[in-house]
Amino acid sequence: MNKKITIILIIVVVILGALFLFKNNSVAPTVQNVEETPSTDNTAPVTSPTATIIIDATTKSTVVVTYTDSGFSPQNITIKKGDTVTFVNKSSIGMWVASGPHPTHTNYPAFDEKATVSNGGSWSFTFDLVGSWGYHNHKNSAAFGKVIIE
Ligand SMILES: [Cu+2]
Repeated sequence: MNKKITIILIIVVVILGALFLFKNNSVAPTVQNVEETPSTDNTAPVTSPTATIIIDATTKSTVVVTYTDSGFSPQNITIKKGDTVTFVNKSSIGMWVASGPHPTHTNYPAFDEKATVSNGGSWSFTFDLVGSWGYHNHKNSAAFGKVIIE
């Protein structure tokens, strides 16, 4: 009888020990906070978000954004690097799509139509920089939207 209880106790201890070890092994590594000292060099050039170069075999797609007198629709879109957005003007005014900030468009200089198209016109741009790119109609900067490139 005592032998039986001893064996059961040993089994329970072994199981508890195994569970304890398993639990400890599965704990995720702790993330260490690295303190960064801010750069005191004010002459350093402002860098735009770095582009991640990924060779992507998936098919590139084109998304259509319509510009009406109510603004851009859909206002915010998320696409993949290499995808194209076609902006179609269905408004009563001119459309000149450009990245922020107005009027210099320096956030993503290539993302700038540099011309105006009237109703019925369109402009297509292929995004090759990963990031979140706010844009506006340069002819009516109150109309804006955002293209997020993953
Ligand atoms: Cu502008």
